[in-house]
Amino acid sequence: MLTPTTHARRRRLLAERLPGPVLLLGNGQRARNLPMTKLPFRQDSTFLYFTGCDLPDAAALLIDGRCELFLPAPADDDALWHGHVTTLDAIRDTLGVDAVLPTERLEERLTGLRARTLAVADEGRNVLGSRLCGVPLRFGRDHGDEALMDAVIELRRAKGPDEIEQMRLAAHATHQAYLATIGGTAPGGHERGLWTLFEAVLRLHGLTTGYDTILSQSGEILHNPHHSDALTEGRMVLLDGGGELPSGYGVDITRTWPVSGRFDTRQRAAYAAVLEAQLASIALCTPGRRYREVHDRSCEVLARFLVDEKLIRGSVQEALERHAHALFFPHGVGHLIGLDVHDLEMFGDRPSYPPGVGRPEPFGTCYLRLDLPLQEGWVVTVEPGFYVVPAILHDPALRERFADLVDFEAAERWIGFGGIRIEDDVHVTAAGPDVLTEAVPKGIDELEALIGTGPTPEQRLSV
Ligand SMILES: [Mn+2]
Repeated sequence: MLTPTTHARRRRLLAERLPGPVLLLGNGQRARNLPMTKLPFRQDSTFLYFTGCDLPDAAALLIDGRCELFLPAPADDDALWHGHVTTLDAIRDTLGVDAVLPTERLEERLTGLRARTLAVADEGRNVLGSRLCGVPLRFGRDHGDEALMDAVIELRRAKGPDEIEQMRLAAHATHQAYLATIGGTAPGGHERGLWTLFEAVLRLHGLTTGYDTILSQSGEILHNPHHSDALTEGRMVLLDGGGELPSGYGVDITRTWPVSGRFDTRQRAAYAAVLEAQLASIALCTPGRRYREVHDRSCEVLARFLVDEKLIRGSVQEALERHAHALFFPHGVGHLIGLDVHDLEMFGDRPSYPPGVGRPEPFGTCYLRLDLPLQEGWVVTVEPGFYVVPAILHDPALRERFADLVDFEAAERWIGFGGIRIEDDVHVTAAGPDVLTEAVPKGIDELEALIGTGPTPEQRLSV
């Protein structure tokens, strides 16, 4: 369980790595269209990590081993409109910080301190932090103090047992949501119904989602935001969704299954190849193993499948050397995960590539989000896929470049196939890969036995 002791320990570890005062900014509450209607609030992950405080417009000053929290004081009429009002002193006791002060005190407290700070997603807060600390702050661009950023990266990247426990809880609720969604799949239903059911089960468990749920029969559109099609015999549903706990920890899971309840011959062959690729890559998630090898292992298995299916004419070796497999697997095999679904990615490639090393150039690998030797305690996703993407297969430049290696006429017969992705979250341990999300079914027989066995969303959600 995460307790005030957990956050105090993290602050101590930060102080040991880094001398001097630190200002941590929380995100602000932003209006949706009127002052009274709000956008969903999500606290900054680093702020959550060191304080456990999920209140909007908070700031924390870490100085000499103390943690002072700054919060907007409750308005006089808060009790009338929002119910019970928690006093600043009560918040101090709950969070186990040394003091909670009204926001108005922040500026005077920081005067002359030269505190280190980091940018957050909320640019309004960056303007404040920039003024108080005298450094440029812009989300995704000007990250703030580099030594602080590196210390945060080092601490947050390696997950402790209490964090793994949180991720297992998120995995458990997401497992229930998957069972309902796969069980509720039947021709005549609708993508929107399945999406609603998935999100509803997560909310019943007290979770939200860590990112926009992808649920589509057009799985070849990698981050497809639509759920607008009726469920159709012969197509496959791709669901990429993960629950997030109030603590901020979440999971990222993908499964693909046939609407009809049976994979057809071609779907079965492609699914088996993606699953084989995923299992082979997961097996490599051990301490010291470079993540690039985890990616390459999936590429090898998929390249062999493409040669077997005569989509690629040359040898597996040649396909890999020229990255021809990336026409059908055009993304990286995964990323770090934790408090953020792409953990720490607000700091760019710094958490996931060696210093001075940029993303590799070739088509496909430029989307590889991580290329470091794995360390004990890290959690990474492993998510190979196979996609038939018209935008790629009809691209004149790619057709010319791969004219001798890829059978584009054969590929044309696959148009309409969609996409398959299988994704799990893997905890790297000395004892071997620990798959936090393995309960969610992914074997062909298991999936086929489950599809259509539950009430459809329309039956389940009707009142
Ligand atoms: Mn992912």
